[in-house]
Amino acid sequence: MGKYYVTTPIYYVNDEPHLGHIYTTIAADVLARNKRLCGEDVFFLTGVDEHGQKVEQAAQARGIEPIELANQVVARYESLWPELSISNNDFIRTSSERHKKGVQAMWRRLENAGSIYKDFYEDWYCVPCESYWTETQLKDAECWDDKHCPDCKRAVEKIQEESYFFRLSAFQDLLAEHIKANPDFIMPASRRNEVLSFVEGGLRDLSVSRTTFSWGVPVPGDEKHVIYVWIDALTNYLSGLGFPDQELPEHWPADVHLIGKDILRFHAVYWPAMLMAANLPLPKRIYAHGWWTVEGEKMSKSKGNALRPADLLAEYDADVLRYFLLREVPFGHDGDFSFTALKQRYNSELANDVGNLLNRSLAMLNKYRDGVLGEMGEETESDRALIADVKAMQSEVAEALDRQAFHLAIERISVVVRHGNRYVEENAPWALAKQGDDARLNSVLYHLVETLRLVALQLLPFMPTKMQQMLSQIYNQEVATENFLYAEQGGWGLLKTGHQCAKPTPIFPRME
Ligand code: ME8
Repeated sequence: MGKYYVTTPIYYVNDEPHLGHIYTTIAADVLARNKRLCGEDVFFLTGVDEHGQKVEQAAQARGIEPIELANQVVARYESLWPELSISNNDFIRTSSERHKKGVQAMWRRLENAGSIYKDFYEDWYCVPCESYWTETQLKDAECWDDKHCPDCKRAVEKIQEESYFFRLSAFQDLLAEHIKANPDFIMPASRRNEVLSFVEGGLRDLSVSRTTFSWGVPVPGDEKHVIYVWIDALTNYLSGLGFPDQELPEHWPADVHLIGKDILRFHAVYWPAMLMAANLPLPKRIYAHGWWTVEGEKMSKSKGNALRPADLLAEYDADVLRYFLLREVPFGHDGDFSFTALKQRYNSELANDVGNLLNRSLAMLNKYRDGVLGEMGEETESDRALIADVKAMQSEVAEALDRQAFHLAIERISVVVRHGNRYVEENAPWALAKQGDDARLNSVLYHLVETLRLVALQLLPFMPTKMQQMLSQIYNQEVATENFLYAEQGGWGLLKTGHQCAKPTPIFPRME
């Protein structure tokens, strides 16, 4: 059985979950569910990033301990993920003992490999971004005069302290070679080029410890130093699998780390260099998706326009949100979230196309045949074309998902749904019923139901609850779709003559 490991970033606990967090996690969930249906042994990890100065300061501002703040936000995520049908296998917290153990083991590996040394550090630091800037970088970005962060535009602080360093510079050539030799290592291609030119532009050694605050994992053997939060955070991808108790966990290397473009450098430069230094295999792919704006504006705390999942879920069905987020914008591109677009897509693609095909097909089957699939006549050209389209959909959706092209996968499924609706018009079951052409009528109804069943199986990773309902109508019983496998349920022609379907219950009523 193939193994598949997919991760999301671990989210900072100084902010409440918002649209961006659910986006990455939903995308990872769709991949995990798809691979489970393919029969793979899937591990899907998400979690939270609890350490660092930013979290320490956020807790101080509220007059509580960092761990209390973390617990509050963790509780939010833990209740949110089931509401969105997120099927993660584990939830990693960086404050957990298993994770700290992983980080310290990683540190020792880097140290034993000669990749860590002690020196003095003088630089500019952006607390909100947890990122360091050199004088030259600030000057290049025209941020030197009033000393602000080129990314978030907030003030940077000058830092001088004793610090451990990671020999990042030693991995410049190896990293550039790896990126060139593996075109799918960093996706999409535009991001890959961005990282490559950054690496080829020269890598500086990285300061990887702090003495100015204490909320983090101590450096083994030198406890006044706290391990830099990104070394800490990135190691979650291994500690979540049981490293270091398992030196090379069975699901490692990751098939794909899904991240937002904001944290690409950490994942595509620091993380692979750390793994090279620690002599561990590199992840197969890092996919950086784009950035959402909301009704044309950047989401921000100060504007108060961050979309909160709880508000969205009060108004919209979780599956509809899942579908919309992955359908609306090609993964990797920036996109805008608008309620008008959501309603339009819902009404045209889900209510009019999928919902209509389901309702009319099951309604006709019930009207003309009491819901029972009857003895078929000869296969026609129109039937063959529909079957061929369904089969092509199955392989093309799998290929699209292997490249994280969620919108293409959904578009390909929509092609079959529209084909199904055309097939109804072409074959006019109502006319066949009038003429008393029983065999042909049975054939047409059968092809429709079988198409719907296989469409629902392809949409199952995107809309697990809605598709479970759709399949339950087709199978005429509550089906346990979490145990479904494409190898068992995915073939054309598995419904037998005499099979009874339920009466249709609309699953996508029109939105006004
Ligand atoms: O960066 N559009 O955590 P974080 C799309 N703890 N995605 C968005 C988004 C937006 N407007 N805003 C946020 C961290 N995201 C670190 C990660 S990983 C070892 C450590 C998503 O809470 C996107 O996935 O700031 C982004 O990468 C992530 O939230 C950042 O979450």
